[in-house]
Amino acid sequence: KAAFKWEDPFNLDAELTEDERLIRDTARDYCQSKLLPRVKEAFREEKTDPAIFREMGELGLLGSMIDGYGCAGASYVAYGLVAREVEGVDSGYRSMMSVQSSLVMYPIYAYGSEAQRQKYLPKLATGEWIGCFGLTEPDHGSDPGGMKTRARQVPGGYELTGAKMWISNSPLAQVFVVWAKTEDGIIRGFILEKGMKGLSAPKINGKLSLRASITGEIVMDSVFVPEENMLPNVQGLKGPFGCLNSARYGIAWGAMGAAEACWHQARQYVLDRKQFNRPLAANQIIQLKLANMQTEIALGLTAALRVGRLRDAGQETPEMISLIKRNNCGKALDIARMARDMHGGNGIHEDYHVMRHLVNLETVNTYEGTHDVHALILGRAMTGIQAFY
Ligand code: TGC
Ligand code: FAD
Repeated sequence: KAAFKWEDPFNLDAELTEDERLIRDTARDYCQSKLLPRVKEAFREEKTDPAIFREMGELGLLGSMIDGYGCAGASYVAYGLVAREVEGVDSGYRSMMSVQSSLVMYPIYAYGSEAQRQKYLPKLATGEWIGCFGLTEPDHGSDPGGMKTRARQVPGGYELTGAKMWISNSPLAQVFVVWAKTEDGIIRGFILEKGMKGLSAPKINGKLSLRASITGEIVMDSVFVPEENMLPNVQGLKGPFGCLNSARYGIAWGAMGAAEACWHQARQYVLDRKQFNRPLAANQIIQLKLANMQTEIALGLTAALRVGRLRDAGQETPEMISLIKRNNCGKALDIARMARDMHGGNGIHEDYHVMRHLVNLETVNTYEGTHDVHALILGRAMTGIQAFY
């Protein structure tokens, strides 16, 4: 008779290949031994350690789903498993990894020329170079199609002018994948490099969420970008959205990693903590909360695995990804809040981690398409009616 494993109710482990388990275990060892010990200080002091990119690169965790160019060529399921482990420590660390992998390496691989792939991917894979992705602008977040950044054709290339806002990794980046409209109003992708004249990436200070992951602006004041730095193989919004499909998929796994960390932490806490002469875990209300957490996480991971298998087979759709990104982020946020509550006063202290996960997940629920924007994507697919405007 099969045994019920409380921490893996549907025996998801049995659905993974040997390679996927190996990659997950490598990521887990690294996250628990190298990331967890530094996360409290990083979050408190708002410090992003660039060495983390090189450490991840050494383990093959950057652009792991890309084949060749120094990348691991692993499955999308393996990529999701890594995101889950990394976000189990901190959503900010997962953000650093997923921007590099899905939003910088993926577009260069999928839309770039062979010369661009050869030039950028190996150094991004090792973490020697750090990348960022500029789509959002101060006045255009959920509606990136309204972007104001312009690429004006000049002899030998383009001149980019505009500003991008809320850009993960930008103050540390050597490589900037930026989306801009050409004079005919078509969205194109460009690879900018640190040091180009007129390019700057000031840090955004004062974030109360995702403090271990640096966020900045990208300011472009007539930046000359040579012709060979334009991504030749895509145009229109489907360029950036193609990258977002990969990143949103990873976030669906990652958010469940943060939720699991909160659930495990809460379970242990209510077993250890006594009130009224018995463990908190002996109360029905507490067990109900644990059961709700377990249920949502088991369902969320099962859905992420299903979409991952479909993506590996080339059969996923953006709507499936919207469904799991929205569901898993929203549920993770609820679970983190519940875990914080179950810790009582201790729940607000950094030593217990749950409050950090909670405030991080506010960002995760917002970026890469807000919870409500993904509802509208699903609503449009169900009804055929566009409800954005
Ligand atoms: P819409 O008319 O829906 O589409 C325009 C064109 O794009 C195509 N398309 C997609 N292609 C591939 N994958 C997808 N998911 C796609 N979604 C749309 C579509 O087929 C169409 O192509 P064509 O050839 O017919 O022109 O465009 P819309 O302007 O009405 O879009 C509405 C909406 C809400 C769906 C969209 O704008 C949206 O998703 N907004 C959310 C914005 C967003 O997610 N921003 C993310 C910024 S990056 C980020 O947050 C990184 S944080 C990372 C981290 O730190 O981890
Ligand atoms: P808005 O679009 O102004 O939305 C505000 C509210 O209005 C939300 O609740 C939204 O759901 C709602 N809303 C909007 N439109 C509608 C509608 N039609 N109907 C109903 N409700 C609506 N972007 C990048 O390009 N690259 C990055 O690396 C990146 N990293 C980020 C890191 C952090 C820490 C954060 C906070 C953001 C990051 N973003 C990045 C930006 C992120 O993608 C946007 O914040 C997000 O897409 C939402 O856009 P907005 O902030 O402009 O909110």
